Amino acid sequence: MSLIDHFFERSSRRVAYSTSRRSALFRLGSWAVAGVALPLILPVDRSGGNAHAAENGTPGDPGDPTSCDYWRYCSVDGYLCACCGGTITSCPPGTELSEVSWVGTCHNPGDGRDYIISYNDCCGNKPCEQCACNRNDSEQPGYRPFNNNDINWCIGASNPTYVCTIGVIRGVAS
Ligand code: ABN
Repeated sequence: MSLIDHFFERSSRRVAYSTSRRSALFRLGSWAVAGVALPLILPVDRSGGNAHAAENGTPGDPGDPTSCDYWRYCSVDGYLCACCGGTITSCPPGTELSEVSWVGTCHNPGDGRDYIISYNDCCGNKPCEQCACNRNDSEQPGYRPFNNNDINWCIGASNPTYVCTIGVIRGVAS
């Protein structure tokens, strides 16, 4: 058989093989298997965008500042100023910020880091009595008062009546 004959025979066989019904079925089957298997192997987002549906806030600062579950309140014992006409970082109008604060270390689930939070009481005419919150993460006994949340820090204010508590991020805990 000449070289040319040999070449044409091999080319014809290759074409016949790759266009046969069996080969077409094999290829179709491969694609079907790959189509089913690929989503199982690849890291596919199946959340449908609902991963944070139960949370508000931002992805880096998740949660509701009017809820005791909010991460920055991990060492609050009192009423939340965010429910009392103030915000998480500001006293309600007509109240006075305590001069002294206590600190806690809270874990932010939004970025996985621990933060130093300072808490201040707001002082005025009457307790707010909204959003009572008692969490004691990283709280220390009363002989370490600046890590203890059971003290009325309004004692030094012009009006010693406790109204509510705010929490301010001071830095990342190392
Ligand atoms: N620092 C919060 C607080 C205020 C009054 C009484 C107990 C605790």
